[in-house]
Amino acid sequence: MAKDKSNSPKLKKIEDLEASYKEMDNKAMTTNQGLKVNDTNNSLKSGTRGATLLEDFLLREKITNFDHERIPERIVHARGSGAHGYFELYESIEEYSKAGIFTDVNRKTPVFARFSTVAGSKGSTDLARDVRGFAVKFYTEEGTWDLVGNNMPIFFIQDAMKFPDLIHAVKPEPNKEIPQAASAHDTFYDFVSRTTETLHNQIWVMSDRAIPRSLRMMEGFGIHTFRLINDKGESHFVKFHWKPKLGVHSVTWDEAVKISGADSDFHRRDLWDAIEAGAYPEWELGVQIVPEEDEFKYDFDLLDPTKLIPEELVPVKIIGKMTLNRNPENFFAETEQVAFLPGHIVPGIDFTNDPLLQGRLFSYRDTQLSRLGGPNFHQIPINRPVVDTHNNQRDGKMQMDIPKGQTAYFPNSIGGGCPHLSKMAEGAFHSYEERIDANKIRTRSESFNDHFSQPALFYRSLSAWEQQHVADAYTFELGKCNHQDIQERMLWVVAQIDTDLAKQVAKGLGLEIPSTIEQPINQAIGADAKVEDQQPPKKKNYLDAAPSLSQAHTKFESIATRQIAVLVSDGFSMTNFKAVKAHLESKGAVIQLIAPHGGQVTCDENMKHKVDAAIMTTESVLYDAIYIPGGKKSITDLKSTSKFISFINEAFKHCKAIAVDDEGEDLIDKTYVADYKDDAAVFINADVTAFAKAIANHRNWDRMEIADSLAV
Ligand code: HDE
Repeated sequence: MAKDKSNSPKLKKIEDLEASYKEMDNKAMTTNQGLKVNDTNNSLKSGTRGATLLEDFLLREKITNFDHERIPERIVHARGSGAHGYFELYESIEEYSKAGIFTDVNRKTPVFARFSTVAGSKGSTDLARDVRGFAVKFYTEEGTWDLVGNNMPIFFIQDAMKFPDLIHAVKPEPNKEIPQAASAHDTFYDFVSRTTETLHNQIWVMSDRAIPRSLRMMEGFGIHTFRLINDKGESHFVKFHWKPKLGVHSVTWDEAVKISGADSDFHRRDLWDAIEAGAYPEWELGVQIVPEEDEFKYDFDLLDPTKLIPEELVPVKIIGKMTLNRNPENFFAETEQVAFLPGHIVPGIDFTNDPLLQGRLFSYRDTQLSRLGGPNFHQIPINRPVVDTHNNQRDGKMQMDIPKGQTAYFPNSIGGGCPHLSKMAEGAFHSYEERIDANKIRTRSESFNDHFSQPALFYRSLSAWEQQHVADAYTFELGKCNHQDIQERMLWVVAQIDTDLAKQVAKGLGLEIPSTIEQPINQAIGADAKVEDQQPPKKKNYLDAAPSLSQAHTKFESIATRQIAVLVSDGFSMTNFKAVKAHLESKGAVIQLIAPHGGQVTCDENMKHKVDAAIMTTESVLYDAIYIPGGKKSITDLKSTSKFISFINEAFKHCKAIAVDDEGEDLIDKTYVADYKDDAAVFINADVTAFAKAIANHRNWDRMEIADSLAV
């Protein structure tokens, strides 16, 4: 388990958890009652071959514990990976918020973050095309604050009432429990094509954001508009953003499919390994702040969670940084039992009336009751706050505290009036006093009715390669639907975003885009409503483009933690290898030696080197770039193993950087690369700094068209 190597004082939450750690080293085995055990292999029987005796309490304890090891997995976000860390504030924003975490720059607030896919079960693949959860628990001095967000800035639906429908539609179909961890099926597109508010999140899911290269390379968003409250009681609207220091990068769909087979724990392993290696993942926290008086300034409603505020309209102010520096000790105790609740807030932060957020405030506590078994889940070590808690809530399953005293009510005099109330000046929470004067009404605000402008803005803002990926994704997903009417309805809907996009998808499906659709498609806005009548004129475009939405404008500076496959066999050139390795490692990249066999390889200087993976046990989709040092014998060996050829071809198809030195060129002459030696990310006897720059660029997307024409 990685320890924080920064020598900084231990975080308060880690100290708290240490009280619950159970060491196993040098300990004798006991029962749960502390009885020493001398046989855990055989049950108690009548005779050596006889029936097992009911008396066997050792067997009963071991087996009953085992029988009850599982708890219900999360209904959504079941598959996740978590890590500990801390948050540091760069500068106080006391003008906007009185929260200690936003005003005290001397604090190092402990955090636990959990990243997840949404639709798949606990054991499903990391590389599903899906939204990623991005949940952070801040153990603050004023109580726990949970920012439970996603890696996309908008959500599928506008009202909590639709959530069960959305999730039932995307989950495996209930009659056959197929498909696992995939939106590419009839029920999902049946629902979303009739619920056009989903379109914005849907097109983000068709984009590369849905298949991240690493959990460490994705953004996070609080999605809803929240409030910040300052010490004068004034409110500002706020949207929260997490920006990864490594930039936002993704794999291609072809890779995602193959990674799912080669290593379905790809993201989980990557997060764990990076932390173990001391390459701590970092994200900066940013806020978009909108003054109260600007509430109605925009072409969309701030309370509508299917809309984002383009950064070009309201810049993201970076205020602090989260560093994850410690892996959990135990997956179940920490990552599985952690309970995030959007309702966990602290003074200085408050909710808005976003109808999705309002519903979430109910759901998350409710779900923990069945998932974790009762109302005392806040006492589980990973969930307990770092500040003391005192109230009159009592009893319930698994009460771990022993509350003292004669009273459990308020007001009381027998207990000296304790626990007593706090005043606001002492840090008590006080809900923002928003004036509401309205009829009780079950409807959707008209200001939520524009379902097409922002998906269109998103699509327009993407680079050509990103747009191509969206078209390919829609073609794949709709191609997996069996109902032609659903495919056609989707084509009509996609055409509302962009006609050319819909045409490309229609071509792939072998269908025409229908000019109208018969049924009312948007149940959300009333049984008789036709969504096209409710849309604002087509021209309603906030901006021509919002460059911040495209991954083409992310950071391309670092090669830290990038995995470089070095293809070698006995006799490889040590001189070439040493120079490239030294340079790439000095910039934080990870060198992995791949050879025809496991064990060791010997270089041309007769030194032995540990092989990281035998070629038969690995795949090119697990690496970011390839380097092939020269060495005559080595290259002759590599040429005779066909998997090395397909390994290189595949990396080339996935637009990755490839560098070769000396005889290494003979090897690539047997691959597709032979015809593309002038490619901007192919390096033959070139300066290693150019190779490193190409790795930092993530991919050479200019190669995409060629790559698409190559079979692997
Ligand atoms: Fe969740 N969501 N959600 N969700 N959600 C859960 O809570 C729910 C929504 C998100 O790593 C559940 O503890 C409703 C938006 C994350 O443990 C459940 C609605 C956003 C996680 C639940 C939403 C999210 C969850 C399942 C619509 C982004 C995983 C287990 C009103 C802002 C947290 C659990 C973790 C988990 C309900 C919509 C993010 C059932 C009813 C919007 C990251 O309570």
